[in-house]
Order: sequence, then C-alpha cells, then structure tokens
Amino acid sequence: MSRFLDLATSLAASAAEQGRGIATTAAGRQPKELLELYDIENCPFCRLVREAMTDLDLDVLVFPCPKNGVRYRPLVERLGGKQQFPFLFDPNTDTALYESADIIAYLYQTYGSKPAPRRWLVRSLRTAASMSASLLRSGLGLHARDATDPDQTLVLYSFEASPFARRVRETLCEMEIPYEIRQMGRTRLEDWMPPPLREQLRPDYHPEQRNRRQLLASAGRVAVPCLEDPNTGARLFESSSIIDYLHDQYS
Ligand SMILES: N[C@@H](CCC(=O)N[C@@H](CS)C(=O)NCC(=O)O)C(=O)O
Repeated sequence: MSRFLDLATSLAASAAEQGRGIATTAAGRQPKELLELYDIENCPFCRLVREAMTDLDLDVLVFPCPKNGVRYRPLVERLGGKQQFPFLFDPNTDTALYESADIIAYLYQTYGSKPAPRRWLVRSLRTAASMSASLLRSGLGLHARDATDPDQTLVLYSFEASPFARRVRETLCEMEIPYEIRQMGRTRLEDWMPPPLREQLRPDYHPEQRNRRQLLASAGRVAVPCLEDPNTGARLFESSSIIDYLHDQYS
C-alpha cells in the first residue's frame, strides 16, 4: 500500500470512530497494577474497549493475538477457556472477562469518574462504526508474521484514534510484540494542535494529562506516537521511523 493510501485509510478509520478514542473525559481511579488486554488491533470489538480505555485514561498491557498467532492465543484459552477477543484480565480484582460490552461496563464502573457518554451506549451504532473502521484497514493488524520476542516490554504513548499510532499498533500486533500503552488522551485545547505548530505557538505548553506531562519532562516534547524500547534505550517519534525500527530490530 502506498504511504498516501495508508495514511488516508487510517484517517478515515479515525473518522469512523465518531469522536471516540481521542479525548479523556471520564478518568477516575488509577489501577495499582496494569490491566492486561488480549487483543487484535483490527478487531472491531477490541477497538471499542481501547476507545473506552482512552476515555478513562487507563494504561494497559497489550498482548497481541493476531490470527495464526502462537504466543498469547493459547494463554487466553488457558485463562478463560476459549480463544475470543477482546479478553481482559484485571490483576487488581482478579477479574477475567470476554465480551466487549461487559468489559466496557466493568471499566467504567470500576475506574470511571462518570458513566460512558450516552451516545456511546447505542450498541448497534458503535459496533457498526467500529466495523467500518476495521473494513477501511482490512488486512492490517490482523494476521501474525514472523518476529522475535523482545526481553522487556516496549512502551507506546498512544491514544486510540490517532491515525499514526494505529499504524504502529498494527505492526506490533502482526509481530505479536507485547507493549504497554500509556494513554495520551486529549484534555485541553492545546493538546489538539499538531506538535510542530504547538512547539512554535506554545513553547510554554503545560499539558494537564499525566502521561503528556511525563513525556514532556523526560523527552522535552509531546507527540503521538512515541515508542520507548527499554531493550535498546531507543526513543522514537514518527510512525514511519517506529515501524522501520521494529522491522530492523525484531523481524
Ligand atoms: N461479542 C463479542 C465478539 C468478539 C469477537 O467476535 N471477536 C472475534 C475477533 S473480532 C474473535 O474473537 N474471533 C476469534 C479469533 O480471532 O480467533 C464481543 O463483543 O467481545
């Protein structure tokens, strides 16, 4: 696929998400230990759960389970009895759940400061929208390909509907590389500005969201996606550079 088409379909998939997965509006309690999500990037039901996680500002350990995947699919079957995705495990409450609707309800109940926006709750609408996003990215982030397994978990600064972060998550999913998502949901007007423009117009940018603040403090800039690899010490911005890095390092 050409780079233009790749970005255009990723942008269209973000539009199909109808505004979900961009902002953080319902952040409440933070779990002590990271939630675990067994996920297929291009699964419409998994996408709905990840959208809720951005809205709730919940970081999560993602274990990719693409079709033909061999690393984490058997584990899901051992933990829950079948290979169905999404599958959530919350080590804080020892809760294991299938079914996106049940997972979303659990997350808002357990960690939210308020219920999910009402318009999200029309289940047929949100599922249809998420299926359109999957169709637009068909063939990507769905099937496993050969890759080596890093020793330490990679960290990805991402919010669900970022068209650029999506490309990176698709690659990580296909390579069955587990990673921690640090949520970068938008909470302020300035968070919406493209990073180069913001660096020009708002050199004194003070984000409010915790991971944005942390990234600014450690890297001196805030942009999504950002990948940190503790195995090599690499920190990369720009989806294309990150994807090239993942192929060079782990293919
Ligand atoms: N009703 C379930 C549907 C889940 C579902 O159908 N997931 C598909 C992936 S999109 C699945 O697990 N397929 C089996 C597989 O990939 O092996 C939900 O909302 O979570």
